[in-house]
Amino acid sequence: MEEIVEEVRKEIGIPVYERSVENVISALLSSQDIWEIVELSGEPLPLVAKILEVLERRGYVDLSNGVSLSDEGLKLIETLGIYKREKLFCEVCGGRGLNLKVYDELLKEFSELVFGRPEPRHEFDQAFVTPETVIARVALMHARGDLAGKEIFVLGDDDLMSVALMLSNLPKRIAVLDIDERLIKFIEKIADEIGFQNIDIFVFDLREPLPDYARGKFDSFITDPPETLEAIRAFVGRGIATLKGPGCSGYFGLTRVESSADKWRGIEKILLNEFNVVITDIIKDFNEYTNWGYVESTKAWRLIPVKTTPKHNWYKSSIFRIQTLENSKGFEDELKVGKELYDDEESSTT
Ligand code: N4P
Repeated sequence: MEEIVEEVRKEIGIPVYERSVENVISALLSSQDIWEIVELSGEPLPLVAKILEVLERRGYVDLSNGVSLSDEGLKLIETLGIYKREKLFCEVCGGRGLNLKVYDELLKEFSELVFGRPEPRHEFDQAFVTPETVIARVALMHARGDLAGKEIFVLGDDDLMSVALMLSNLPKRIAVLDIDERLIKFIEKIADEIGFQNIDIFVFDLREPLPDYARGKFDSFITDPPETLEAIRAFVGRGIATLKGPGCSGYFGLTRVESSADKWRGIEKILLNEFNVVITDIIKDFNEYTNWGYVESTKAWRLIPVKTTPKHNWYKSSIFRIQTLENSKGFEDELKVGKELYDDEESSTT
């Protein structure tokens, strides 16, 4: 085991531990499908690919027909005492811990309204979540007291959260921005159609500081950033800058596919030490993403050892809820980054 970890460590710049290798092996004992193995392992995709490569090189893994263990591999897991990863999430709430039955009507309306929405665009790392996820987010925000009568800011909206928020009729006011004009036009059209007045919709690049009229005016924000530290500042940090003061909240998604436990700690440090906010909730696999059309031109595709397109929604993220305190402060500087906003060592789907 130590030798395997050493070999992986030499060939990749992502933190790797014995447990990382164990996680990948446990996952492949549960599934032969490469995308599900990434999902179940909870390790960054480039690391999963590297671990599988090293295991194959050493004769433990067979990649000729999906992903499976060789006889050598089966002996190895016996010596090491590695067991398969169980899939035990609740089938009623999908592991979200919310009763969504009361939102059946909203879900139906939303799904119909967003028919014909713009396709995900690679250059902006777009990949929208399922309609069920959108409605679950509305339910979560409402359950935490963050929607009814509140002013909500949506930073980046390929998920069309603003549409569900309008339909819910709960917020007092909504503001929504996106870098992509197609989305802004689409949201404007729907706002017109349903006659929702209290919404500001505008094109904006979050590398720029927010204008005055957006700062310090909102009760809650929601965003779903790319997962570089710079993007956390650009999306979550600017989200916090839109809030009125203590007791406000923010929501965003964070994966393990593109962020190791070590990066999570880096992000949590930014939240606690730079922004001075508290993390009140983390719900695993809350956000489920619809497979995007550009998978075959991503780093993930180049790296995975078995080239099959995903057959199920394998890409999930945890939802974070943060809350502001007396001395919380967001991010207000200009960010001088280009494509590095989207990419780091651990990312792979951009
Ligand atoms: C998703 C961005 N749905 C944008 C909003 N990426 C997920 C990051 C989660 N924090 C999707 C990656 C697909 N290329």
